[in-house]
Amino acid sequence: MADDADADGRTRIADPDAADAGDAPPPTARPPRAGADDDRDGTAAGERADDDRIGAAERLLTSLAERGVTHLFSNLGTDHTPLLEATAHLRTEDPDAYPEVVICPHEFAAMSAAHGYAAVTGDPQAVLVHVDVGTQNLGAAMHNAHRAEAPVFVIAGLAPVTAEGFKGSRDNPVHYYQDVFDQPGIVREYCRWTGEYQPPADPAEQVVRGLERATASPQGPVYLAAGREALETPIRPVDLPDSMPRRTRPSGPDPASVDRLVDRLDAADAPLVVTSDLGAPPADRSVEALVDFAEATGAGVVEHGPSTLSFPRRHPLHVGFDPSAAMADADLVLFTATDVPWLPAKGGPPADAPVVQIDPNPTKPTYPHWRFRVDDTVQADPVSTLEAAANRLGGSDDDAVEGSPWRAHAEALAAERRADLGAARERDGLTATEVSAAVDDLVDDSTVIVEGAVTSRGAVLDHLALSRPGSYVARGGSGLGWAGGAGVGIKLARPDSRVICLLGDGSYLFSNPVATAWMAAQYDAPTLSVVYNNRGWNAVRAATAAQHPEGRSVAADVPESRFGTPLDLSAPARAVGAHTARVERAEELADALAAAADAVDGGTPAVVDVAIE
Ligand SMILES: Cc1ncc(C[n+]2csc(CCOP(=O)(O)OP(=O)(O)O)c2C)c(N)n1
Ligand SMILES: [Mg+2]
Repeated sequence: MADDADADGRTRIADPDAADAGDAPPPTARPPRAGADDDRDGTAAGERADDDRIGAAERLLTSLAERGVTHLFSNLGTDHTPLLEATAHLRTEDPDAYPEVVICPHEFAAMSAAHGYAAVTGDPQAVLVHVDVGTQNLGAAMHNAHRAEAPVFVIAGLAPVTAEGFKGSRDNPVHYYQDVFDQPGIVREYCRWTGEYQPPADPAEQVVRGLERATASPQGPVYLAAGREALETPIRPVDLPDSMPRRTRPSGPDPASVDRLVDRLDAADAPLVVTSDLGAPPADRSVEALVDFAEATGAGVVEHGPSTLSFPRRHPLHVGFDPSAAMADADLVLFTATDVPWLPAKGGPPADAPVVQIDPNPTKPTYPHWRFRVDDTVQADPVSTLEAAANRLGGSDDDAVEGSPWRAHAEALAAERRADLGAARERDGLTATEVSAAVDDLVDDSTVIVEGAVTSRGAVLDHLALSRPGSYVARGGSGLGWAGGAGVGIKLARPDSRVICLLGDGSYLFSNPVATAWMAAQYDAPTLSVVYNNRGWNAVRAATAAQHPEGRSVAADVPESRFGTPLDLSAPARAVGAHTARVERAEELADALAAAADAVDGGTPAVVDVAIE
């Protein structure tokens, strides 16, 4: 920070233009404009006039908007006063010159909303949080954005650094409590870049730098901290070309790599692709590339732990979601756009099947442990590589599809799904299978499924016949509760889409349902949440059973994983007038979902709490 020590030893923010910073009035958020009656007009020869200066807070906001950030998902505190004052000025002068402030009553929901927005658009939005405490509350949402490679620009205030004498100096005991040694360090491991705004620099430079890093491969969150006095400082804007920030993309494959890949494909009878998030934006192009590739080569496709839809789920070459099961029959395994291509404990590729990885960051620098067999690496953009290989092989080919051994696999999976659903309908209680099949009836050409169903996930993947690029997103990490806030962000990004969030009951509680419901109501972003309510943490019970099948905990039904006291899950949503329903019997399900979908289409958020076994 541009500090200046006074004769009396006090540290002040230097005012670059004042002859004596100690005597200068405290800087204001908006210094006088040209022509204003300003006692600093008597500029010494050689100095620049004051009237080209602008408050750092205003410059931060306008530079975000100029670089495409339309939403500032905000949870506020005393650190944000310069930003609020600047916002008020901009609101009256030029409402399009700053991002819309979307108030989020919890930071986890704010970060999840920005992540959701990026997951369907590819474009970063901003999140504004309160000093260290708000940063801590980002918590698991930061992990999710990091692992999902979602670009998000996080801004946090800092405790004031002066005790008195400046606009923004400390005036509350919390300004002492909030002062920590390394605030960005709280989230640094989850970020592609962290910084602190230091006047008299132009904050637009850090906006550009942060956006450039957030959107470079691997994409992810960035974090800028800015203190109150710093944001009150008048600064001189620098000229930044429109070409900044750059939106870089990993380059395509070199010709030799394509040659090798094509040779391997020519030699294979049963090539198999494993992917998790190839269908990230621009989703149309990504999914088309994989479809063309599969149809040119007859390759089967497994989506493993997907966070996007990468391949139409009823395509005759879609062979499900379990790589270990499919790989047993593969003679070439090609994995791309995935961090976890298979679980070794469940079975890896056959020893005689070569394994090829296509990835711009194949050694996975953000993973401490990462060991999978790879025989050939193509370090390149996955989509361009698939396109190049498919082109070399002559593109989509009916014979390749007809002759593919994976068709039989896909048909066997379809038969299993039908049997599964038939058996579920025979049972008295509702199951995740029936709920997912019923949700499938609500899917239209615009629907986005936001998935956080945990142990019901398999049923969601199997029984929703999704095919449209961009129609499915999941958190990509392991921080539960993402789907609630993400749904609001996605609805803001896709106002004409029906956004359906599928959550376990535990996940719904993790999602900060009061905050999320309020955001949906306040910002006209209604979503339909369907809660797969098995009255507890089934994943925890299942993990205990897997590890200690004969153990005492399982014998007692892992009581710690059960929500004993009945919980009216929809109560928080009713607080904002949402449409809510509780479903306990199969006969009620379709009507309840249809009524909720009508409510959402009419602008009212809805929650359907479904009791499942
Ligand atoms: C923030 C966070 N806390 C805890 C966990 C650990 N965890 C993983 S699954 C799970 C249970 C989720 O319950 P629910 O959403 O009801 O789904 P179910 O397991 O019942 O299908 C928990 C607590 C987590 N992944 N994330
Ligand atoms: Mg549960």
